[in-house]
Amino acid sequence: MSYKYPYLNTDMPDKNEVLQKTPNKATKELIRKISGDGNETYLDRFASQQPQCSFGLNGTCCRMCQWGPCRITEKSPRGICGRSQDDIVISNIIRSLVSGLAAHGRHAHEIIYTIKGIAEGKINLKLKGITRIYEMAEKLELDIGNKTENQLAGEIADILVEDLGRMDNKNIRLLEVFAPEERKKLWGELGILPRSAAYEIMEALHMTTLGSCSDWKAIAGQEKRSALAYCYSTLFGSSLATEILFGIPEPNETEVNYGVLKKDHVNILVHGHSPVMIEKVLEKINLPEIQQLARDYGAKGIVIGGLCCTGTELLARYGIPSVTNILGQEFVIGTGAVDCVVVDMQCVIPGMKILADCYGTQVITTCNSNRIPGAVHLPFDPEKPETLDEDAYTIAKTAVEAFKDRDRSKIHIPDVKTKAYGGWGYESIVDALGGLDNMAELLKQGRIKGIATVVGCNTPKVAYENNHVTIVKKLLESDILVLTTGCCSHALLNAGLCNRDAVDICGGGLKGVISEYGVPPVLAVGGCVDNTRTLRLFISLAEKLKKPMKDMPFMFVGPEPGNEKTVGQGLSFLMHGVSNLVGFPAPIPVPNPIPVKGSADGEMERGSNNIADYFGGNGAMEELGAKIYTEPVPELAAQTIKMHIKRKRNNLGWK
Ligand code: BF8
Repeated sequence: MSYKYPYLNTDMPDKNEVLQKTPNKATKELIRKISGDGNETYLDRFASQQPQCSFGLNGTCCRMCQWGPCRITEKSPRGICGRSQDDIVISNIIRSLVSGLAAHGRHAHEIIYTIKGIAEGKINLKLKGITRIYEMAEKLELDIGNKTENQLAGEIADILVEDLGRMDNKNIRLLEVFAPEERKKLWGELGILPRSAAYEIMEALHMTTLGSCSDWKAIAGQEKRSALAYCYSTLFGSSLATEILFGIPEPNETEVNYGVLKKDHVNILVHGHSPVMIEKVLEKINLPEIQQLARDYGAKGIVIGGLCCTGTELLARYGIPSVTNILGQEFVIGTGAVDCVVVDMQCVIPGMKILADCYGTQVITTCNSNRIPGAVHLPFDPEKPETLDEDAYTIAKTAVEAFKDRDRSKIHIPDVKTKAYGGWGYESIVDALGGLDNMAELLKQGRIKGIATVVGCNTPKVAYENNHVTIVKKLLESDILVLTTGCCSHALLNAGLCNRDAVDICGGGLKGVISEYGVPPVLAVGGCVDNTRTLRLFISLAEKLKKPMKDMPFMFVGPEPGNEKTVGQGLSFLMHGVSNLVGFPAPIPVPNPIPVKGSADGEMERGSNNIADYFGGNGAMEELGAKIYTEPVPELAAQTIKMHIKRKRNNLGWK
């Protein structure tokens, strides 16, 4: 039985429904195994949280001072201070957005300071993204002269640091050099050009604290400004800096899914978002002495598997097999085959460590922001890198040593492996599809009807991975090319959709494109910050076709929203005129329908509120040329996306 929430106009799934609908056979096996072992996962904790608080779900609980919490009801339509529902709802959303901005900002900080450390000769790593260094140097109009690549990278890093923390009234440099002219003009007219990540976080929190701004439209303005800071300072900043650091990804073939783990090998998972320490750890794991150590303990070798965005980063650059995403991190521990998980930052849930203790798995944390009680802690700090090599060696050795001590009585590795063709980036997509002119022509002719970027987290509020996979299959049938990042990409990789063999489920137009150009129908372009690559592609195609972004047959799709970081992902695209479809209602009172007052349970009528009307109605559409659709039923969501793309094509006069 699922959990009924009539006022949200949707239900949430229980464990049985997840077991029935989740698409990966390996997931079903592991959910049953973990329950059979007497251990709990997020599914059990989600059940024990039911019913979830309606005020929290609707965003109508205000906890922004210590007079509250205040809840908006018919009897009390304002908080104690006089705050309105609209003010509270938009303030809650902007606070989520800037938490996500802070997370990506911290990620960007680590990567950018690593570049600075290398440029200054303090960090023993070599910059691999030479092409990106010269491209950025040119775009940022640096004096290249006889400077070395490291010197140029250091100068670029200084600009990226300014974009993270500038306090004076100047624009984010990456926005100036990468955003479309038409949008820069619009954002300027709307007065929402951002200064930096840090300034916009400060201003968002300032505006929403007790006795500050009570004009929801002004807070919505700051929301848009913060979304632009999120996009250009922290998404572009992190993604481009990572390419400078570790190189631009190249497409590669590999195998993914839970079945990549091996019973007779040391199994090490790498988890998080910022793969600097792990780069060094991989170097140490490949040392003959560490490989020999594994054999000395009776292992036949060492398997590395990727989780979350560190997983997708390593898949993209080295073809290291990815295993699963944020809500699969407990399932993979439940295989009983994982010797060690090395984590850096973000999306590492405490439940993973609780289960790791049940199965004797060692956890090693490598970032001071992500401490976990009971884990071995060997942090990387780019400003104090002296012990990096030594710590990486200790991590590699500790991970291998875990093999000899671990309880091996509860191992079950589902025999499910999937072929995948990942590692796509902006340049490789354009090259593989014959260049921008050719891509534009494929779109115009309708061989590719549109492009959807289907991305983001998982949520317990929809059946795990079902929305991701069902929506994408329907889009492929309708000749819509799909790009993917983050946790969604794990679902699609494991479902075999990032693989040329998936050609059979595509419509005739897309089938022809795949056969002719040899690309898979779903292109995995990396971690969440690598939505930068997709946005660059959308911008370039619109420019090539001399059309504003808002007119293009593009869509952002976030079927299973979860982390606060996800708020800014959708808004980044919305700001560029690309409409969103999200798979579960945001914490905004659902405008349509609402329960009829005094009627029997289940009777509904149409409702309305300013925030929902702004994002999902005409407000954002009139201002930005895009809006947010919400649809938790995946078949209906796919229908909405197809209709949106069809409408865009009709307006362009394209068949
Ligand atoms: O940045 S998709 S749960 S892993 S936040 Fe986290 Fe969401 Fe996964 Fe990567 Ni993105």
